[in-house]
Amino acid sequence: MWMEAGLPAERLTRTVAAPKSGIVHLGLGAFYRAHGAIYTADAIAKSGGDWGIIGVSLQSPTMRDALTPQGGTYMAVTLGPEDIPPQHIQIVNQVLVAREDPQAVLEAMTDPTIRIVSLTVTEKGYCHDPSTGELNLDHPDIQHDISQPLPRSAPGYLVRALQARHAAGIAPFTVQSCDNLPDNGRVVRGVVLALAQQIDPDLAAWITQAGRFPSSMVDRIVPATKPEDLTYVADLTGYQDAAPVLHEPFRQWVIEDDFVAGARPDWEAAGAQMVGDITAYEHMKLRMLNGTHSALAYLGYLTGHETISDAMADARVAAFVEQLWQTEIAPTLTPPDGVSLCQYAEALASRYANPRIRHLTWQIAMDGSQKLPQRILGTVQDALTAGHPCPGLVLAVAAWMRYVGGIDENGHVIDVRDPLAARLKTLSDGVDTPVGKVTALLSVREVFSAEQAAGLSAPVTQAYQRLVEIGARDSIKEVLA
Ligand code: CS2
Repeated sequence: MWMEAGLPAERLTRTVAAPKSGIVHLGLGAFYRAHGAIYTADAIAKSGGDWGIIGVSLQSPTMRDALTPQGGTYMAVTLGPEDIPPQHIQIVNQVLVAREDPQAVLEAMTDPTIRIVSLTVTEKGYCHDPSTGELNLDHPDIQHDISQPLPRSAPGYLVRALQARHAAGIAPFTVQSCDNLPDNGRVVRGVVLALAQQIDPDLAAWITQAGRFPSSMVDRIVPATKPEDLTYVADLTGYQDAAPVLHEPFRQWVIEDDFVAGARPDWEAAGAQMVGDITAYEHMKLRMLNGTHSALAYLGYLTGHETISDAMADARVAAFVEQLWQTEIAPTLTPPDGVSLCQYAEALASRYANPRIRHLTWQIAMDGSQKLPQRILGTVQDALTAGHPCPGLVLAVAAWMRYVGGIDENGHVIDVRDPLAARLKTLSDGVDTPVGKVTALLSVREVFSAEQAAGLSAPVTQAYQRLVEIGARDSIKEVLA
């Protein structure tokens, strides 16, 4: 994945001493390195504090192998209309690979100097049922983690490390989810408590009383780093960096201010918003941004658009997204105080159109079974309950069903990445008619509640039928007409 050969210039190295660690972060992907890590670096630069980061990759050694020779540092490059100098981010002190050395990860998380464990492990990393938000006790990794002291799952690491802290008389760390889940603090608290209950009810009682799980709304568009980006960054900076991040100028972080002993970096100094209740922000972002991102991913992919900015350059698709914001999504929301949903949508349209950000529709299409409930299905349910039709979002659900069927409109195989991919394909292949396929896919209870399935059956079947008959491009036109 990382292209090292042929690059000019010297390897990037650390130029300032590593700050003392205060955070362990699970899931050290491009998003966190371009968002939470930069907020934290900026907060320390302004207000100080021992908040260096120990990054953990749960599975793959790729990030550790790329960052370790660079002392954990990397370049962050802003891609926008203006040229902003790249930033050398030096906040990550060490990268651990959980699968290789679970004990080292537990030891790091048990160290009393670590006061926050944050997570970007993606939706599926919580091992929960996306439609209910509850821990899936049948998940193989959870089954493993209930009986084994060295865990495999993110909830397993949190519970076993909290167990070790409890046994040693050390206060719990704050658990801070930074994933795109509604009320992500409540979700992570729920899975941690459910797992702890299986392992030791006294531990669960201690976590209930002493643990803190602030929710947060995170936002920055950060496509996965591509091989060609490495050459671009080497030319731009004069340094060979095996793991740069390339991101849009915009960033937002709204955090519920509820930390164990109030211990956290001064993120406000870096522009984060500390609030009492983030629900309105979270709903707005998940439905307006991530909902249309997913709609654009499936419909854009089927209409042959490789990236979000390509799709937005197609006037028909842009008008479709505008209609989703104005007539289908915004009416289901109560905006946060002082925020105009109209202006929020305008800003999103220009962020999506940013031609320097090459965010693949295929990348966003990943893990749809884990994303659809909070991004699209809740909106559809609210709209239908209020008696408002939402043909655009219904078409997006049908497009997801076409996508997970695994064959595009030109008969080519789609590389579908989803934890339920095999099951979804078998369900789709098991019947020939649109009504049969839609009925089969609506029966997946991890995604659709029984109530949602009943409400969606007729409209999604109709939309699916049109996708088969006239294709995605003309189906979009029909919804616009
Ligand atoms: C995207 C998000 O990949 C996806 O599913 O919708 O990563 C999106 O770019 C971020 O949430 C923006 O804050």
